[in-house]
Amino acid sequence: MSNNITLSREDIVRLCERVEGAQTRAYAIPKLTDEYPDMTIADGYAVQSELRRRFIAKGHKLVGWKAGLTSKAKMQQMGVSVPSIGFLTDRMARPENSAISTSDLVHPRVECEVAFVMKETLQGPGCTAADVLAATDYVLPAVEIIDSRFSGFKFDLASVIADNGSSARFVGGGRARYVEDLDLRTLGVVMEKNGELVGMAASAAVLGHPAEAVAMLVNILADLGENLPAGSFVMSGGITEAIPVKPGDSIVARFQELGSVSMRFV
Ligand code: 0L1
Ligand code: MG
Repeated sequence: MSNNITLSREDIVRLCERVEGAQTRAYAIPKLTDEYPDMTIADGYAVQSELRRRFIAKGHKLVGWKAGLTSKAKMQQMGVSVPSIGFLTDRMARPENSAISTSDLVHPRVECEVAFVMKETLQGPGCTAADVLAATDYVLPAVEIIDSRFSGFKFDLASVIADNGSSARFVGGGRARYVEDLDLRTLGVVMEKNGELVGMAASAAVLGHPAEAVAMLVNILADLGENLPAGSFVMSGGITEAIPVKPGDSIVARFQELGSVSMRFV
């Protein structure tokens, strides 16, 4: 990683408790850099790793990872310049077509993403998109429900990484396909909210090819001393802009070649 951990162990634990409280009780907090303006990206990952350790100790199961902030549109929308990663647990998964509660979320937004399911373990550094495609079992369409816990969705990269990349919920569905049967750069994606078109893009919006985002994720995991195990579910990053949702909204994400994923919010 390009920078070092500067926070003490006590500060990492304190910030982790702050983020954990905001996530589990669904309230907004100021971005962490208001108190620690010199916080680095490595500090953000140190807080995120502590959060992962605590969730796993409480019985949550790690099911995979997500790449975030992987499109230029998304980086501009959020005012950051490099992508990030976050972990996914079984508690975040929601079934396709289900009613998703918003009472336990702060300010949810939805994104269309291509999800990868891995058949082989990947280890960085030096992981490439070709390595990712060779290690992929299949891909499927997915919607990520992100929920920044920071007031007004205002944050910087170190804070958002500490908040596990705004991970909250995810829904996989549609039609699973083998990567060799698709051109993953050119998949068209349309997002509808309450029957109206609210987003439209092609999968190349994600670092030119979604597998590039997964390779980046594997290389960041290597910096954290981790690999991407076989069987992992990996969200490769928002293709469309993140769209806010509230109770009563219904969402349909339509993916060329991969079918659609639907859910409603209550
Ligand atoms: O999945 C994402 O791209 C979200 C990354 C964090 C930024 C946000 O909350 O919008
Ligand atoms: Mg996302």
